[in-house]
Amino acid sequence: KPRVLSGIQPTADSFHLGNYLGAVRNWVSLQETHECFYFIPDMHAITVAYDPKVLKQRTFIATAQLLALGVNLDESIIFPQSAVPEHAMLAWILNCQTGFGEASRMTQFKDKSSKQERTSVGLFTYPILQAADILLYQANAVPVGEDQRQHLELTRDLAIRMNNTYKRVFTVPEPHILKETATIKDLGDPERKMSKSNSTKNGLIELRDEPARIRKKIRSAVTDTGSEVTYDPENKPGVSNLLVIYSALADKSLQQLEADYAGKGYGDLKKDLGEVVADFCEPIAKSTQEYLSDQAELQRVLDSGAQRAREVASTTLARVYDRVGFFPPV
Ligand code: AQP
Repeated sequence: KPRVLSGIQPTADSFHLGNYLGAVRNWVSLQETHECFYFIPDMHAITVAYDPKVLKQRTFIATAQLLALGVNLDESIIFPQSAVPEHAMLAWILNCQTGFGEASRMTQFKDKSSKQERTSVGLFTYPILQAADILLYQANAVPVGEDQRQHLELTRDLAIRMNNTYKRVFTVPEPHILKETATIKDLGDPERKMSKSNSTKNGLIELRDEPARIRKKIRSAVTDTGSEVTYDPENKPGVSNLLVIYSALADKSLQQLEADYAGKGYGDLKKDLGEVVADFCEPIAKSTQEYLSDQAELQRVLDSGAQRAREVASTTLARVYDRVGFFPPV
């Protein structure tokens, strides 16, 4: 089976709708056809200011949420990045293969560093650690949202460069980005992506939000001038974003939704979508809570995931160490 790798950061107490529709939904569907490695990048999470007291807890929450959303441990593994030291070891080698100018072109760094009081070197080299995450597992496909496309390009460039210099050591991975849900927009400002760290007041829907709060946020979503419910991302970014969310969660095409809402207004769309999203989130939140109530079991899930991950990661790293001219770890 081809292999998939992806990660989601433990930087909040819940995933948001963008994380789910852009990435995790695909993690679940790819399980049928791929061998899947899913991990919680806690090492990436410390590239910005964070609270060490909640980091582990958030890793448990992320694990519980992945299980609640349908990551199936018969097909997939879940592990914390920090439990597999090969990530940092390969990242060092890739750091030495990356041009400073090349790394400086990453737009996410420019975005995020402009919002930090203090910018760490770790935030700058973040995409290189991400390349190590992917290449260690010889992943064929990486399901992510559109915001990760540039980082995936860097990963591919590094894999090709390493393969040319050291003979074939890495599989060159392909991004797996679904067009329609590639970027879910902030409900209060459809010009920007829905984001944990940079959202408008009611613009972010977390999967663990209370149903009443979800309905309220959707009711207050910014819509556009005009009154017809049509999918037109350029001229109607607000309504189009709502339609994309609706279409993905209710499994109805955009055309079908346009037909359903012909002659109705934005208010009707928001009211119905509020129900759809709340109905989707409520059982997931409940199931997440159940998984969280047994932390020992979550720890076992992460331990066994990390063990399997290390088998693969250490095999790749041993080959790379040898080709690079390093001594093997004792
Ligand atoms: N708005 C989005 N639409 C579609 N996909 C998205 N992703 C994030 N936001 C959207 C995808 O979610 C996955 C996990 O992302 P991450 O762990 O890197 O989280 P993140 O980038 O920290 O999430 P945010 O909310 O974007 O946080 P900020 O902006 O605070 O850093 C990735 O596959 C990502 O593409």
